[in-house]
Amino acid sequence: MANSIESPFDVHQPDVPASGPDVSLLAKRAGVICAAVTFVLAMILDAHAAESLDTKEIKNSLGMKLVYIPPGKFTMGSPETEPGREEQETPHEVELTKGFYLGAYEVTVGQFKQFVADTKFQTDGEHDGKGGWGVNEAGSIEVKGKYTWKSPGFKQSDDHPVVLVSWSDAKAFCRWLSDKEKKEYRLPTEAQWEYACRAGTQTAYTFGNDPQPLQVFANIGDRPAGNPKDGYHQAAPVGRFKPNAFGLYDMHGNVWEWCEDRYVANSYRPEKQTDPSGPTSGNARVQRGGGWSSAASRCRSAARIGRDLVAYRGSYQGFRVALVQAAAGAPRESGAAREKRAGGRVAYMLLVNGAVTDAVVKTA
Ligand SMILES: [Ca+2]
Repeated sequence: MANSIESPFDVHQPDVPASGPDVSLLAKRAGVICAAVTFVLAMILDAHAAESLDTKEIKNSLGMKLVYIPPGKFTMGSPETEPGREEQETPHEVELTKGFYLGAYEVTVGQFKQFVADTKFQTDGEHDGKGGWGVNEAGSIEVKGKYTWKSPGFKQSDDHPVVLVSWSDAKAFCRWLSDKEKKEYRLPTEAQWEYACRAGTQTAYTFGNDPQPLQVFANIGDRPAGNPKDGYHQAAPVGRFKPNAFGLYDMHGNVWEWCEDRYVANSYRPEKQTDPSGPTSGNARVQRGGGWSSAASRCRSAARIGRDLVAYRGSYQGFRVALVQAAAGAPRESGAAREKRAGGRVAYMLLVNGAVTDAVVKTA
């Protein structure tokens, strides 16, 4: 099972289920959290002085909670001493000059249902009939047409993260929400995602370097089968585990999360970057955070993977949204106009989803 889970469309490498004994490290964890909270509070205070943003948390029209992530600097990637790291995680300084809001939780089935009810949207997996990677009755992961966001092969409530959505499906959701609220929703850039996950830490995980507390912070791959250490064999409802210092849930594990950026292996450079947005060409898009079938090392803050933006649909993969702050007085660009300017992905969406997407993407 392990080697077939994610390999066919995976431009990087498949997941390997996690293993290892349970160890309680409550004291160590508490120390790390206290330090992180102190650091983050200081960053937030600084950010407020600079940006005069006075809201740390908002609820949007879907009832989705988003938390404010202040601007700041961090080291993206991982040190060579980090266990489980990959060579592509070349550490480099990154400065994010603008604050943004990020979903406290992964986008849920209930929220995606509202999108579909409003637009009759069909996901790529529904449209081409090929579905994606779901879970069969024996608990193994296989690719079949019957596995879609409505039927991943395991029971899901409205509070579960929506899964089996391609990058283009996630972008369509963002466009719909942007047009609905007259605001700019998008996927976080890879740098924004890692910065938000770290929440002021530079350790392998947001709670430290030891992967054992993952069962408190995350729903990850389980071994042996039938005895999940975190209580979930597959996706868990969002928000069932402890949040990080920014108040973000499930950044490690549960489902891989799409980022805005294209993915090219070994594309990191050691020089400092400001507001990076990734490579300018390539079909794969970045996924971060690991999922319910992932080994702990794949759930590290710096771990990254690339998957095809349309063809890859997995029941261990979803997304969360970012809300970008528009400059005061600036006219808002529609999602469709922005996509056209960025390279004509709207036409591509129309090709993939026909008239259905046409109803979603209103040309400016
Ligand atoms: Ca699990």
